[in-house]
Amino acid sequence: MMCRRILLLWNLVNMFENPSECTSELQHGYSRIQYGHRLDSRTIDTYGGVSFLDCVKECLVTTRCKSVNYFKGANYCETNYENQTSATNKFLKKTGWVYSERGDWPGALAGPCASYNCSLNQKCRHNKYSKDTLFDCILSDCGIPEKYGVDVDNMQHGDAIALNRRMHVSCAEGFEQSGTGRLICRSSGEWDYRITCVDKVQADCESREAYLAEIDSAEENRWIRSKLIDPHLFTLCQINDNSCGVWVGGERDLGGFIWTGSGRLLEYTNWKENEPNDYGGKEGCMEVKGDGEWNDVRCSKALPYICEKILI
Ligand code: MAN
Ligand code: CA
Repeated sequence: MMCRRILLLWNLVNMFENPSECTSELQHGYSRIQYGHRLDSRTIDTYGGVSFLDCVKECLVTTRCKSVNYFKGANYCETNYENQTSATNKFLKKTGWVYSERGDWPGALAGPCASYNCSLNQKCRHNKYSKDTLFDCILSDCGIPEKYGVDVDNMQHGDAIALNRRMHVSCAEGFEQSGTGRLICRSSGEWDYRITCVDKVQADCESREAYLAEIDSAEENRWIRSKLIDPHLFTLCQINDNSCGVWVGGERDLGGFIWTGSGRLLEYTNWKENEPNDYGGKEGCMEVKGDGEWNDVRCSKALPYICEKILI
């Protein structure tokens, strides 16, 4: 009893001393919780039997985490690698759920982990076994799968990218799928892909014992333009504006471009001004425009294509 009275008194003194501190930082996060909402299928990991505050803390110690969903009825927590702004179309009304963003909470809630700079696929954890460091960065997840032709937009309920979890994917438009379409996140932090996505355009060239055209000189580029693009582009595309081009065999690889058929680095290039710009971070393939200049573009675009064959 004595103790409580002293505490109350201290609080009162504190309030009078500095009125602006009456609304603590914690209140801020609580006041911005969105009730009856969740961010769908962008899950890093899930946790049962935890409090809402523990859920927020888990997000704060996980580098990739941007927001959480919490289901009070089951004390169930989901950490997300996107938020309402970065995945607007995944933000849905869901009774019983609450949604909260990482940025609404003070980093100090993460305790000593607040001062740890773990890398993107890591989280900060209390280290039980070492006397030197009480806290450590440990692997958290396998990241967002980035394999050529794999579309990660159709995650299902129960899917997550954390270690030992799995997710469902499909092949992007223009790719033919084989395999179950499941990815398993190994404890090593690497995805185990149970899916193969074959580029239909490449496959068609291969079925003709050919490969997507590789352009090695200005002369070859001119020839392709005058013999193959100029006479046919309008008929093939139905339009003759900047949106139309023709596939050739250039493909992004470790930041640069290679010719896929032979695996060679490009020597001659004829990029348009300011290209390749990897627009939206999603342009892994190469087209030749009607004027003969090159642009990097999304591989899922439906375009006519040029196969090349060595005739002996
Ligand atoms: C479109 C796409 C891009 C290209 C820009 C250039 O967005 O074709 O690949 O870089 O236009 O403005
Ligand atoms: Ca481009």
